[in-house]
Formats: sequence, C-alpha cells, structure tokens
Amino acid sequence: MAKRKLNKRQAWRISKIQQERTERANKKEDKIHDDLEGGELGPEQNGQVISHFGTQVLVEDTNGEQKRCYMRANLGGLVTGDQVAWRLGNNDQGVVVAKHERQSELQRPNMHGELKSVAANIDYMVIVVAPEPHAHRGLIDRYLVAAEISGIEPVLCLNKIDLLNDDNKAHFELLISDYQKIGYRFIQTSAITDGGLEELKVLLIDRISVFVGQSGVGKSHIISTLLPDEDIRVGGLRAQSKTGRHTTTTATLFHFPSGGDLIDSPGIREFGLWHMDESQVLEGFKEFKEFIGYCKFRDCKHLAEPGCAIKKALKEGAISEGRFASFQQIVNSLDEVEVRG
Ligand SMILES: Nc1nc2c(ncn2[C@@H]2O[C@H](COP(=O)(O)OP(=O)(O)O)[C@@H](O)[C@H]2O)c(=O)[nH]1
Ligand SMILES: [Mg+2]
Ligand SMILES: [Zn+2]
Repeated sequence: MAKRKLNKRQAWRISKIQQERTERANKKEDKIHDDLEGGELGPEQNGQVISHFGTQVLVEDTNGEQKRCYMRANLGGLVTGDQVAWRLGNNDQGVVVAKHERQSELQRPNMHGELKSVAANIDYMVIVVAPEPHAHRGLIDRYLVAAEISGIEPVLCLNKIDLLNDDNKAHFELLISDYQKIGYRFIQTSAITDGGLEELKVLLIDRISVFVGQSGVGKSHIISTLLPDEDIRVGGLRAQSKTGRHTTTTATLFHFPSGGDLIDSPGIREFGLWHMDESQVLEGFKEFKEFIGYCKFRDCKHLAEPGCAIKKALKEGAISEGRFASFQQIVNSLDEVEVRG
C-alpha cells in the first residue's frame, strides 16, 4: 500500500498528540523527582546492583541492606553486578547517581539481535560439563572462547564424576590434562555424592561467579547445594525455562553462605555464542595467541597454507590435536551460520 500523504490538519493533530505525550512523560519524571528528591538527598554511598525491575534497580549497600533505586537517565544502562554510587531519597527509595567502571561484562543478543550486557563484574565463568550428556570439546571450547573475550576467567567443572567408568575415564583424563596444560582450572564434582563440592566452595569465596553449561549437566543440583536456602528459586527458574520465557528473566545476584556471590538467570546459564567472528575465536583460543601474526601469509586460515605458525605449533606439540580440531570446527560452523543468515 502506498504511503498516504497527511493533510495539514492531520499533521497538526499528530504533532499535538506527540507534544502532549512528551509533556505527560516529563510530568511523570518530575513527580518521581519530587517524591524522591523533594527533601534532601542522603550522602553518596557505594552499592551494588543485585537485581533489575524495569525502571528501577535493587541496590545493596555495603552493610548488606537493600534499597529500590531509580536511575538518573544519563547513566546508560545498569545491569546486575554493577558497582554504583547512590543517594537515599524519600520513601526509603534511592537514586543511583553514578556507575563505576566494569571489570568484565557478559553480553548476549536481545530479540533484535543487538548485543546487550546482562551482567557485570563477573570473576569466574564456571563451565559445567559431564560424562552424561557427553561433553564435546567443541562445546567446551565455545564456552572458553566466550569467557576469554568477555574478560572472565573460566573454571572447568567436570560434574557427575560418579558416572566415570572404564569406558569413559580415559577420554576425560586426556581432556583434563589438555586443559590444565593450557593453564585452565579444572575441578571435579559430584552433586549426588557431594564429591569435590568443598573445593568448589572454597574457590568461589570472594568472587562473583556465573554457571553455564548444557542442559542436564547438573547446574541446578550444584547451585542448590551451594545455596541451600534458595531451593524455591532454583525450582522457579527451572519451571520458567520450561515455558520458554527464560530469556526475559533478568539476572539476580545471590550470596553463597560459604562466601562469594552467584549471578544467575536461566538466560545466563544457557547463553549461546552466535555473536562471535573468526578473529574473536582465534583470540579466544588462549594458547594460540603467542603464534598469531607469525604465519607466512597475512590472511592465513591455518588450514593447509605453507609457513603457518599455528600448524607448526601443532606439530611441535604446543597446541593439542583436540584443540586445533575444535578451533577449525568452530570457525567452519561460523561460516555456516553466516551462509544461512
Ligand atoms: N549421577 C549424577 N547425576 C547428577 C549429578 N548432578 C546432577 N545429576 C542429575 O542430572 C540431571 C540434571 O541435573 P540438573 O541439575 O537439573 O542439570 P541442569 O540442567 O544443568 O540444571 C538430574 O537428573 C540430576 O539428578 C551428579 O553429580 N551425578
Ligand atoms: Mg537446571
Ligand atoms: Zn596460519
């Protein structure tokens, strides 16, 4: 249908409606402003965003008290984990007046395919894998790349070690030794027999962590052991993810009784890696880094080209066969996505 031209009168009406709308919105802002800041604002104090509700955030002060806060419009977005400066206003509500620099950022695409931060200041990405569902290298390496490019330290956690047997043990021993050689932490747990969970608890003290991994590897079980009072929450998250609404649930920060914090949401647990490009994948393979830039050809794809520094490192054992195969597989799968899109 062709666009209808508006006559003068219609155009005037539309601009009037828009003007009224803007005025109403401004009035609302003014009212919030008056309610909050009608009196004196309290002194500036530090806090951390622990949850998000539309136009407000829940901020925890340094004494562990929580306050609902409005955000000044000039702050840009705030996400769970953000360190902020805020001031107490009327009605026991606050105003966030500044956002401190983020140490790390976890991002994922929203419904429109735009990258958005979902959580900040995460120290550890605990990548949970298991013998069942079987842990493929490709998937582990995708998570590792995501952690590396987000500036978050990955921790590999092999759960369900009670399921290790003569058939699958050798595979996981090789996997663990490969990753430990690169310098990654690898811990082994069983959420059923409690094995290794003490070691995990100690590791997480004084850190902010997220748990990621394929569905069925035991994330909910591990988290409910670490957060015994949050059973309802874990159940709630599980129920929501079944309805398919999981990506809209915002992240929340929880305190482990044994020390350390968890930022969790179903969307974080199952986040995908579709937003990477080839150079990021290369950068995300940490042990490849020292060889990048030394290939004979600038546009080397590290496949069959002569004088390839990555292939040389592979031959000399500085890069493992498994990681190299996985690198190629991930790069090829990025191409597939591009062709399809
Ligand atoms: N044998 C064994 N089963 C486990 C372990 N941890 C979790 N499970 C089982 O694995 C299944 C998936 O666990 P769940 O925590 O829901 O996984 P999630 O999808 O990653 O949250 C459940 O049937 C659990 O009982 C473990 O350490 N050993
Ligand atoms: Mg679960
Ligand atoms: Zn090369």
